[in-house]
Amino acid sequence: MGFSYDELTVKHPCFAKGKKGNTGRIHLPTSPGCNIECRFCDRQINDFERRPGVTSTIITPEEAIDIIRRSLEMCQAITVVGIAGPGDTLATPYALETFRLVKREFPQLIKCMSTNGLLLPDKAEEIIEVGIDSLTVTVNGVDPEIEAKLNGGITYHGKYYGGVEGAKILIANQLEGIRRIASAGITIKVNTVLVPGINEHHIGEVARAVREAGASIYNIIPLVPQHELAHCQAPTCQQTDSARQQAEPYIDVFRHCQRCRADAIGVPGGEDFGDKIYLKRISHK
Ligand code: CLF
Ligand code: SF4
Repeated sequence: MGFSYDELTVKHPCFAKGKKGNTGRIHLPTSPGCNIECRFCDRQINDFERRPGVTSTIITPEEAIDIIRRSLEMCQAITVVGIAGPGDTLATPYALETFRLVKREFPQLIKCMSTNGLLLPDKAEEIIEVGIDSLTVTVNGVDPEIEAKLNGGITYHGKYYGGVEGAKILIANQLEGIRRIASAGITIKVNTVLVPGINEHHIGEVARAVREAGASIYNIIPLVPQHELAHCQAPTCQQTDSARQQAEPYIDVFRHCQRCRADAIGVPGGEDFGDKIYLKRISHK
């Protein structure tokens, strides 16, 4: 059995309740593809943007092992190996393959996976068997009409479903996936991208639904306005606070999200060693 929620609140920087933690994470950018169409998503390969969906490179599961070894030498605070893209971790097999290697080579590290949840019911058994310790599912709405404003469509079992039809499948799979994984004793965090004018008054409902399904902690990520939602406003601090207040009656709230790149390394909010590790790798090519 992996780590309990109580242990993760101390050992995992993104499950810290209350004050900011001082532990670190290595992000391994192994997962380029995606199976849904978030309207705010702009995946990029570059060295300068600091936000989710951006990485300086894509690595293979085998390359990940050497990167972890070098990262641990540079930053002793690291307790977590996370995979958060730049696409979805279940749309391609590489994240789970990487975690199998991590489990063998670095059994002391917490294995953290982030997903949009579309394939969670399909992959639940494999996730449990691989021994993921903490799972993040991004749930931006539990009302299909609202979700369809945030996500253009999904490709599921080889077929495309647009708009509300796709949103219904996505939401059902996210909640079913959370139930299955939580009932196996794996701790779950839910992320919601907060988009003023679309889901800002819907946060309480999302928090209640994911708590009922078995999630332990909730994180609100303020929108970075881009792609099809470039015309939207980024939430103000007040809007973000009010969203957290909507969630708090239902679930613990995480307040220290740094909107990390998919190749970030170090303590979130501190020095990013990803620059050294991943750029060095490129310059050696
Ligand atoms: Fe990475 Fe995400 Fe795991 Fe953390 S990040 S996969 S849960 S180890 Fe953390 Fe970064 Fe916020 Fe993510 S601060 S963007 S919540
Ligand atoms: Fe982009 Fe992630 Fe949404 Fe896929 S799930 S479209 S990678 S934000």
